[in-house]
Amino acid sequence: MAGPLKTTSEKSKLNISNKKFAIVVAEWNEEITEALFQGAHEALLQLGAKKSNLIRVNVPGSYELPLAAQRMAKQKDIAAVICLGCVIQGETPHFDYICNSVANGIMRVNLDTGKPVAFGVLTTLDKKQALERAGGKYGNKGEEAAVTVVGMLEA
Ligand code: RBF
Repeated sequence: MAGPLKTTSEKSKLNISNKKFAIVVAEWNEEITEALFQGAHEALLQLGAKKSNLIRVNVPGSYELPLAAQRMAKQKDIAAVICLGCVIQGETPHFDYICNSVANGIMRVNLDTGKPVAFGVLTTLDKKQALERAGGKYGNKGEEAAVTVVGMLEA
């Protein structure tokens, strides 16, 4: 299946034991975003991060992820940020506005701060598709987001 080239089971060349990571988690669709958080947290530990260096920040919804990510990425001691959210399509165009804003906002934080900021945001048609990507048959996109930022620290 397509995904980041490295997995948590592959040894990373980089020692990340002294690197600090921020994990920003949206509370909307909490059941899904908690599973994404568990995936990201576990992956960082497996890649060699110290638990005390993993800083969790909660925000109300995915729309708030870019601002919280920016605040964290601006802190000198933070090496990378992982944004986790889940936007499920409703009956109004809100879905498109939220998804576009979040994707653009997170990219902006990447480029403005020069630090890796992962887009671990599910944008799905329904809850079933979200569950499949939060520890279900398509893996855990939180875990992939964590592997991705570590990959970018090495790139
Ligand atoms: N936030 C999410 O993270 N996922 C969603 O599926 C989601 N759906 C929303 C649908 C509507 C109609 C509105 C108004 C907000 C929704 N939000 C969702 C919350 C959004 O990310 C943000 O927290 C609020 O718009 C306040 O800025």
